[in-house]
Amino acid sequence: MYRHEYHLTPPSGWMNDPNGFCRFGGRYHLFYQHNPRAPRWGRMHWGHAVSDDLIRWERLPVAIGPDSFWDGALGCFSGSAVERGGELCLLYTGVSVLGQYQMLARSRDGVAFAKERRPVIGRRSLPPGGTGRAFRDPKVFERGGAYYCVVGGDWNARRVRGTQVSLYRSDDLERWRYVGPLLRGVLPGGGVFECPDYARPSGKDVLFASPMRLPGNDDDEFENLHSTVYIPGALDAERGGFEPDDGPGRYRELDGGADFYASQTLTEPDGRVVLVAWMQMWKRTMPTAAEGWAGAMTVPRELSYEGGRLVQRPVRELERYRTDTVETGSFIVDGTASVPGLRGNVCDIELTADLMGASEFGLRLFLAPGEGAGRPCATLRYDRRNASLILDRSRAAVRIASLDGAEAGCDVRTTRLELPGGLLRLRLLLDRSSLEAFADGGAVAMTSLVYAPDDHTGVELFSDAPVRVVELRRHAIAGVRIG
Ligand code: DQQ
Repeated sequence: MYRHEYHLTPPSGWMNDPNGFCRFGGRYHLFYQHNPRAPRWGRMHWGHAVSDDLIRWERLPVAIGPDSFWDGALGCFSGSAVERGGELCLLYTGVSVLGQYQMLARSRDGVAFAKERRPVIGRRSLPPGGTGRAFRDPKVFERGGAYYCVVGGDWNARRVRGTQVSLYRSDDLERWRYVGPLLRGVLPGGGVFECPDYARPSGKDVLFASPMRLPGNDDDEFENLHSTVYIPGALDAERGGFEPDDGPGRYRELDGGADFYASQTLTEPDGRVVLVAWMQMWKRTMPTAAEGWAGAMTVPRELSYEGGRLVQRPVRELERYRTDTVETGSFIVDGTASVPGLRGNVCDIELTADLMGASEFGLRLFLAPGEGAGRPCATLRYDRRNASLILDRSRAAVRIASLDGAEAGCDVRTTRLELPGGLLRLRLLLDRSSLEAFADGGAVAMTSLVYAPDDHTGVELFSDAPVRVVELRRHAIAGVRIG
């Protein structure tokens, strides 16, 4: 009932982090952390899917799994992929009883993989301060004819028990040389920068990481147990350093919703940078486990860097699956408004509103049939006084709880959004049990899961004073049928 139509999910069992996001043999490949045996985390395999257009995925057999000493404890953790000499090469973390290592696997056909017998980054190549107990998630990229990879891990100095992102360099993917640290910090409880990444959207150096237990701040950032952040700056690949534009210790949240983690990018030959993330959060109840599966990917997003901000837009390929478009002319919302044809739970909604004198405007989503404002499973609301966009799923039919008191709450998420001209631009992707919201052309993104029954397809607009909706289009999304 909750299975998404156009977001990648595992056939059965468990999915977390995206891995090995790449192009090979003319197709996109997306691997993911996978437990094929049960809809909960377990010894990790790499699930595998391929696509011609980043939207419609075909499932392939599990690519790699625990079958050697080096991955015999907890399996094959996260990593990345690159093509070399006609082979699809996977760089991943093996977790043995002795610790964590970077491993290599290769495939000629992109389906069957053979593992190298020994780690390619092992004990002798640990970064300064690294113990190898936490040393994981290699993300490979090419620059100036060489391969580089960033790896997250622990960092122990004289008075510090922290975490770091290290840069390595190789000419052949087999012999790697430590270059230097790109990022160092201290996280509560010995947390680690997981799933680091580096990309150049619009030619700007950007470092990504998923810091565990990053404390929240007064800007309503980092409210989830673990966060995904980006750091614009300048990379020195020769000497191994990263100069952050915002100064040290400053992180920007990539997505302000409740369910987003461990993002990974792919850079296309024309320079397009595409990002995908796990649409979930650790330590939460997962209602889909009762259906035998758990975990999904976001819709892949194109990244650009505009006016000093990272901008995310759903990949344009999604537009090919739009159908049954309902479009309105300009109209006024004063109080509550239902718009004929504006409904759906598998759809793409584009809306531009001039807030005029209003201080509050929003949408009620996943409404029960005939219940109107009585029971929206989710609301997305702009609070002008506090310059905030608020995504609230507290009235969803099935509530999600945070386990072990890991978070204060996981229903309401708030993101700062300044609208100097009072013009609110929104794009919403609804897919049965998920909502991805993009505001201000993609400068703000919020992703949360919302568990509503299939017939909760109603949508309403609301405001506390007259608001002019300038443009409104609702497209159904159909024909994806993830195989
Ligand atoms: N998940 C993987 C690790 C990674 C973590 C294990 C992040 O490689 O650090 O499933 O979600």
